[in-house]
Amino acid sequence: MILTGEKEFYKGIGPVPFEGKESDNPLAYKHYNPEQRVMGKSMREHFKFAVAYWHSFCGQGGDPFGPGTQQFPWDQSSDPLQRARDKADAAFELITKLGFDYFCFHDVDLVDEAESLLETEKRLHHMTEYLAEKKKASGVKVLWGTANCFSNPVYMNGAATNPDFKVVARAGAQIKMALDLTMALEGENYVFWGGREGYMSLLNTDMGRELDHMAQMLTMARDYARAQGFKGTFFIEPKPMEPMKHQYDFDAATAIGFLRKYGLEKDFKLNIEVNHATLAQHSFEHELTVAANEGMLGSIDANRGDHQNGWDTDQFPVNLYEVTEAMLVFLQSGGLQGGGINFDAKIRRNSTDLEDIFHAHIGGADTFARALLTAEKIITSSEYSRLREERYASFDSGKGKDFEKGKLGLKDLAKIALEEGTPHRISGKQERYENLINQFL
Ligand code: XUL
Ligand code: CO
Repeated sequence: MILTGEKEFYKGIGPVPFEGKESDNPLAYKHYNPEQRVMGKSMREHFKFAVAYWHSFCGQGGDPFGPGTQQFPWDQSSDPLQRARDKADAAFELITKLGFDYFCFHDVDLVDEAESLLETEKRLHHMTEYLAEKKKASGVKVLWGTANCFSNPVYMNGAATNPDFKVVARAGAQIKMALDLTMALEGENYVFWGGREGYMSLLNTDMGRELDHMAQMLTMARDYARAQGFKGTFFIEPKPMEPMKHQYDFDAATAIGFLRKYGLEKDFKLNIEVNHATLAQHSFEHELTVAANEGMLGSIDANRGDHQNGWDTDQFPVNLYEVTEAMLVFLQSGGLQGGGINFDAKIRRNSTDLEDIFHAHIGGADTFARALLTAEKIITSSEYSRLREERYASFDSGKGKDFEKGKLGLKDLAKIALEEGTPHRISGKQERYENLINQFL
């Protein structure tokens, strides 16, 4: 059901239908068919697609060389609350026209931050009521909420990891506020992305102490939310750098080690973002695999980087090969634990028509859908699974099995090696595996 406010912002665009791959309609899905079942679940259930409030309704396309280029019709009123309500109307219109079920937000995406925290909280209370009504009327849900503890200049030296306790307390107040807001809107999860939690120079930084402080904040946030009855999952969103030179949640492996060290691994999982993976010199599927191996693949921030640029370009996903490799991990690990696919992506600065945001999300959803279908075929009707199993078959019986079970010592290995002589070369067959993706696309 489409939900518009008093004004319709995306005029001339109706609900986006699924028309199949022969369709020439740029405002139709070619591959994302929400009710189509893939390995026991509908696409809608697999993906739980979400629109990111910040990129689609707040970010106006400014970059270090020039101001924003977007002229959002919901951003016109001089009254911050009216502007926020108009923005919410635009958000629900876009989400319902796309046929998505979810959105994600930072506290101050919903309404402009005021001079004081108290005034910001008042504004957020107002918006909570407004959004709760729109949620009820449309059935749209909150995939996750978060606190923006990185834009306000007060956080220039960090939020939870700030060397000044007063700033740490301020971050705590803001996180409490964002948790309250997320719970009031029945958010299914809560995200921590540590944008300023890291350092610019180690010369002035006590890294060990800052990490302890960060863990302390996460522990307090977990305890507070659980005491209020929050049942959802907390996600850490790793990113190696940008804005800081080095961020503490560098990548999935680092974040998992951190969560384990501080005893947070039962309440926290990971939100893996494509462009953060590539910034950390990993592939998207690498980060998904690391998280999935630990049972911590919670959610995905979908986007893509630019192969020639080093930074976080947050473009919408279009790379079928990359996303198919990711969907192989996704399907084989049983999908996401509580989260969904949030398009943490923005249209380009010179994409200034209101319909561009539709093309962007349609392209992203179709990319994931086509990749999911391809991965399904590779898993269910190709030699892929058998080839991988056979590659490790020497551990399924005999001494290999004993090794896996911990029944052998190093002396046993030495004896076996002497008896067996030089092992034969066994090809890794990488090219044969790679061709499967093209074969089934
Ligand atoms: C920044 C980023 C954030 C988080 C939420 O790179 O990905 O938008 O997703 O704070
Ligand atoms: Co993100």
